[in-house]
Formats: sequence, C-alpha cells, structure tokens
Amino acid sequence: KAPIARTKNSFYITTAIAYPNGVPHIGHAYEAIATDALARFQRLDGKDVFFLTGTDEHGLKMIQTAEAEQLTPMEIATRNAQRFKEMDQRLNISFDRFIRTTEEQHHRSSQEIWNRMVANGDIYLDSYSGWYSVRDEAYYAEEETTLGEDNVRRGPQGSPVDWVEEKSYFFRLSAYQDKLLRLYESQPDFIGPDSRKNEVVSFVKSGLRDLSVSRTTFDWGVKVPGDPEHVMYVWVDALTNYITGVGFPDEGDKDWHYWPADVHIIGKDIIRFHAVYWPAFLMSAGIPVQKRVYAHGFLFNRGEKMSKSVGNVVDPFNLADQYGVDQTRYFFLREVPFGQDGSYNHEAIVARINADLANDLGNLAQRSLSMLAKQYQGVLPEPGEFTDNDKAILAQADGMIALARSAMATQQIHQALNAVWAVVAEANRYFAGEAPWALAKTDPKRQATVLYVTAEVVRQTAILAQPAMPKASSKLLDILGIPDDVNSRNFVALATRIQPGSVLPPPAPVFPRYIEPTVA
Ligand code: ME8
Repeated sequence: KAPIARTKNSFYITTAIAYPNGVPHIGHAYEAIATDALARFQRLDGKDVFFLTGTDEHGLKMIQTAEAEQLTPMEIATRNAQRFKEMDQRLNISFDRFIRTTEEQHHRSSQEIWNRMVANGDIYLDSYSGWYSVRDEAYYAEEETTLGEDNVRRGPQGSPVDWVEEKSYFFRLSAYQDKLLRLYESQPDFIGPDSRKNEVVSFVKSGLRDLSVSRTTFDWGVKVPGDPEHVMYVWVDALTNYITGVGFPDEGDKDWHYWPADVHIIGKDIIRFHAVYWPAFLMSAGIPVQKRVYAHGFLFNRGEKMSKSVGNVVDPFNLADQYGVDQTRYFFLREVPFGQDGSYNHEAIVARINADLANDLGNLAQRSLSMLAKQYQGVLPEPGEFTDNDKAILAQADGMIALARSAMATQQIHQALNAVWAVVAEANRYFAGEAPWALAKTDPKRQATVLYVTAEVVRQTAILAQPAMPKASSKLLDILGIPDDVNSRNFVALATRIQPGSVLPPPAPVFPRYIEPTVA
C-alpha cells in the first residue's frame, strides 16, 4: 500500500537580504516587521515555519563604500551585518537563520547553481557593453535610461548609470520568455499584489535579452567555477541565498525540505529580480521555483523620500526607543496597507498608540480586569445564560480567525488587524451598553456574565494580536491568567472558551498612552 501523502505542514518565508553598505533604515525595519508578523501568524496556526533573513555582501556598492571609508568590503559587511542582527533583536524578529552571502557554504551553493545552468546550456561567454547602475546593482537597456538636465544619465529608479564594457558570461534569459509567461499563467498567485504582476508580465512580454552574469573588473564576489578571472554578478549570488538558507547545495540537509519557499517578501523596487531572473535561474538549474513573491511598498517620512541629504533618514532603533517596539510594529502594520506605499510621521504614530492601543484595547482590558480584581478577587466567575448581545459579540470574536487567515494567506496584514480591531470596537460598545459597573448591586449574575464575555473577547483579541505585538499580547494573556504554553496561546486555543475559575494576576496596564516629553 502506498503511504498516505502527508499535507505539507511547513512554511518557508524570507525577507530580501539587505546591502550592508550602511546601517539599517526604516525600510529594512518595515520589511523585517511585516515578514515577522507573517511568520509568527503561521507558527501560531500550527505550521512548521522557517524564516530566513540576512545580508547581501558582494557587489560594487560594497566596494565603493569600502573605498570611501578606507576599509575592506569584508570589514564594512561584518560591521553592518552585526547592526542588522541587532535591529532584528531589538524589533523582536523571530528569524530562524541570518545568512551572510560571504559564508563559505553560500559560495559553494552559488557555484553549484551556476554549474547546473552551464550544464543546461544556458551560460555563454561574450562581452557586455551597456549601462549599469551601482546603486541598483542593475543593468539597464539604453531606452530605460534618461539623460537629465544635469547631463547625468539615470535608470528607471532615478539612480545614475555608468557605461560598462567588459568580457562577461551571459545567461540565456531570452530562452525563458515563454516559460516565464506560462509560469505566471499557470500559477496565478506567483506574483502579488496584482499591480506588480501586471508590471512583470508586460516587461517579460516586451522581450527578454540575455543577462550579463559576471564581472571581470573587480574580484569581490563569488568566483565563477573554472574561470577565476570572473566573479558572478551580485544578483546571481544574492538570489541564491534563498536556497543556501535551507541547506543547498546539500540536498540531504535537514532543512532542504522547506524548499520551494512559500513566499519571498521584498520591496517593489526589486520585483524584476525575484519574479523574472530568479525563477529563470531555478528552471535552468532544474530546481523547483518558489511559490510566490510579494512586493510591499515604500515608506516615506512625511511623504518625502528618505535621503541623507534631506536629513530625514529615521533610525529604527530610535523609533523603538521613542514609541516602544510593539507600538512601532503595530503602527506600520495597521497604518500601511501591505503592498502599497505608506507615509509616516510622529502625529500619526501617536494617534494610533493612543486611540487603538491605549483607548480601545487597553482600556477595555483594564476596566474589565480591574472590576474582576476588585469584585471577584481576581477569580473569573462562571457566566450565566448568554443573552443575544453576548452571543453576538462572541460570534464576532469567533469569526476573527477565518478573516485573519484569509487575509494573511495573501499578505493582507492590515486587513487581518482591521478584523481584530473591528471586534475591539464592537466589544467597547458592548461593554458600554451592558454597563457592568452598574450591575454589582442590581444583578450580580448578569455582571459576572458580562465580565466573563469581555474577558473571553479580550483573550481572543490578544491571541490574534500576537503576530503584530508579541510582547504586549503575551503580557495581556498573562493578566488574563492564560497559561504560558503553546496550546493555550496558539490558534488552537481559539476553539475553546476561557476557563471560569481561573485566577487572574493583578491587572497591570499594557498599553500606556504616549505622552509628549516635556522640554526642560
Ligand atoms: O535591494 N521602504 O537591498 P537593499 C520600504 N540587496 N522598503 C524599502 C525601502 C523603503 N524606503 N528602501 C529599501 C537590496 N527597502 C538587495 C536585495 S534580495 C536577494 C537582495 C527594501 O538593502 C527593498 O525594497 O537596498 C528591499 O526589499 C530591502 O529593503 C533591502 O533593500
């Protein structure tokens, strides 16, 4: 008898790997936070999750930064990779592996995928002449560039391009045009959101040229097997990090079963690399292609593009210090529809902290739990018969998980949070309407029921808020007396009600209001 096929219970998710030519900025933090929320959601939903992040350490950008700082590229990479790891720790990013592309295993991995592309007849030697942007680490066709009034030629994303002429290996990308178009058709979820998918499909339909995949004018990179004069084009090795991270080239590695990745989370500026080049490389090498690429938007400070010269580059460590880690995470995830650009400023962050967190969720928890502490000595009472109002709010709470699951399956993180905060708003109306504080003398049994129902709704909300706000949610579950074990706090726990008789520790405020610091 054939063994029963087990449904795949694993979930492999990645961020882009950042260039460590500088310290992390808010765009990096945003991507890490969003990917972390998606990873935590699947973990809480019972999946075996592997979450990869890291740094992309080769390429000309690193060389130029190193020259400017009079250090080696490796020194710069090591120094800044450390800072990226610190940011992840500070922001409570639950990655399983932090990969650096200078690792020995990654060099072997990149050489193996290269050898397989050679074996498939897709790599040939020629010479490249054309435009290259160091900032984007990208080759651009002449018609993609424009000559500015300042006489500087720029690529489609506004970065200056240089003329390059050198011997180079090429990847036969042109041979993959139809295969890629078939991929987009047969896997309609391959690229999200739809706006990005349309952009990629029309780029591929417009015709693909072969891609220059090696450089000879510098040697900081992965050596081309059999021709050490060449190092690989940085994007060839950068993309390969996603398979190195789960064990490649050792396909017997304990983590290799995670491949193909369920989703690569990236910014919209690098969709072409992930949705065109990467699947083409994988097809050429005979490796299954990833299941999905999802591109988020860009963040702008007060609507302006971040730049060092404007002086509006916001340090993620400062945001965490000023507003709190969970507050910062919540703000970006709730405020910016994931997939669209977003703007942020102090007033908007404070408004979310004070309205959504301190007033709506915080007060509801605080008021109901302090009544339980005072009038029930912190023991959750047995509820009486549920009224229609009780049943309605419980039903709405019970409905959150289905809404959140379907939103998170397509990376609509903000929608999952909207569903949760819709219940918080309704629970506040319920609480105000039932006025349990007035029931102590007139109808104590009814008061007990209202407080029980409120505690249950707060519990469900706290469970579902964990992906966005891991620490604060866990504190909230603590003061609800929920045991700190996986099955009491993951989504399985949503199927049963909070236990009457459980003992609640003294309530402590979880979401303080943001108060402007007074200037001395
Ligand atoms: O592109 N808002 O690295 P990177 C939101 N090494 N996201 C932003 C952003 C902003 N203002 N600025 C950048 C690279 N990002 C390559 C990736 S992957 C195999 C190699 C996002 O440090 C950007 O879109 O320039 C990308 O997803 C990530 O930050 C790293 O950008």
